[in-house]
Amino acid sequence: MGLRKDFLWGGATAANQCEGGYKEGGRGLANVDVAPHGKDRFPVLAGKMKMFECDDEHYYPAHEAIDMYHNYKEDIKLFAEMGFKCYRLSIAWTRIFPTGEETTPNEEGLKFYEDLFNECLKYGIEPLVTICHFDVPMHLVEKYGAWRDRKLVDLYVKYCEAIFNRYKDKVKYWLTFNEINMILHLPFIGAGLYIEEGENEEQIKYQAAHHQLVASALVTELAREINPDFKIGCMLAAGNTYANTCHPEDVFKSMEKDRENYFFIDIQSRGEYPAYAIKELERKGINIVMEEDDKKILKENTVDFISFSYYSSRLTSADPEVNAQTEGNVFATLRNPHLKASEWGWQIDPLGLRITMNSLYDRYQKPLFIVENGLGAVDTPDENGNVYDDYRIDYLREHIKTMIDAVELDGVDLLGYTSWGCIDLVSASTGEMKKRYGFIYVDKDNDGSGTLKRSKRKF
Ligand code: BGP
Repeated sequence: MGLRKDFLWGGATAANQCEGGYKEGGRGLANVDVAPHGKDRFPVLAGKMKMFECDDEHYYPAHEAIDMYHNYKEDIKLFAEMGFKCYRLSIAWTRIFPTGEETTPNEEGLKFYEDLFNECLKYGIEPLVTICHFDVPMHLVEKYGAWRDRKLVDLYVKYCEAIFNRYKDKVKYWLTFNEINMILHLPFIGAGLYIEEGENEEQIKYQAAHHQLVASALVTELAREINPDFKIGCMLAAGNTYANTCHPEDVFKSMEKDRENYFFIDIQSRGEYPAYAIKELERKGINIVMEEDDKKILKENTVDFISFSYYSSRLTSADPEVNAQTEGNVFATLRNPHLKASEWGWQIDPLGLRITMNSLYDRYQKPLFIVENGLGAVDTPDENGNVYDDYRIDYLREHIKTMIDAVELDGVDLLGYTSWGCIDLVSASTGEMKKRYGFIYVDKDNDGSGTLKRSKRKF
């Protein structure tokens, strides 16, 4: 009983939100670099506002982020002091292939991550690598329209081949795409998609999703050839959708909402387009162009484990007028009167984690991995610079309790838990620094000011 002996406790980050050094080491420009802070961020992330290069009027938080590029040794040392067994990070595609189209990888980029992995391994920390955490080379966005073009499949496979070969003795756990369902909600950040006026957005998103799903399956196959010990996971932005009332129509709607997200994992884990999706795509007139072998590729290369982020449950109604309140949220949700919400309106539901874990385990019967969970909150250091974040500690404690219940009382097989933003970093949705998640505080503000000094929060 209890958690696995080799349970992977740790923290998670993503390159674009912590590394900085956006022009260093031969790195190329990526979609994440042109996402500004401020009111234009959301339309850019949603693929509704075209920003293909940086201008002088905006501040772009990914450029420096928390400068982990130069500080990773100090940061990993702090992780080790906390007893981390695992560190989830992502590789920036444009450090390895600056435009995405080079024939050989950029040695400086490869070397950077090699050193970083060595640093982890020195402390017995297992790296868990997200291959693509919201980044696409800008060159590929401009030339091909990013993932809408099948060409991206080959380029992604080439990128994976380079990193699998180079790190085959250092990294065992890989995630092919972070929050693969994000493509439906924020297509520019999820897949580099900018939607031109008059284009059929749904058609483009599902075609691009198909390309990512095929790419994910192809590299799963490749990974097993390169090192049969590799473990490959998919990654879902999870959180079950509750029905607003017990009216069967509300219940049906909540099932449909969950299926929008399960769609991706159904394919990555079960290997085929689910029946409900085939029907729904047909009804919407969406025609996914497939190559002859695609179905076979998807079927034969399913993932080893299911990873997911969990911040909150969601709530929906069958009544469009009731649901209208939810417009503008990344994951549309009604206010649940039984839950409190964070300062950013994310509803806090620890039992929802156990519910989500059970749903995923019942559905896929594969080991799970919680690779993101945490509370984004404003912290105010006291006069000595110390942060006492009992609210965050409570959040984590309550979620970890229900996580253990899911394992001990429900029998869910769980590989590990990495809390999101273990060191303060740039918020993906808002571009802010003040939406903090960390165990380690970083002195940096929304406008980019600050010393970048790291300090420990309350333990
Ligand atoms: C997930 C992303 C992360 C992370 C997290 C918290 O969607 O995978 O990159 O940022 O959410 O969200 P935010 O940074 O918007 O608070």
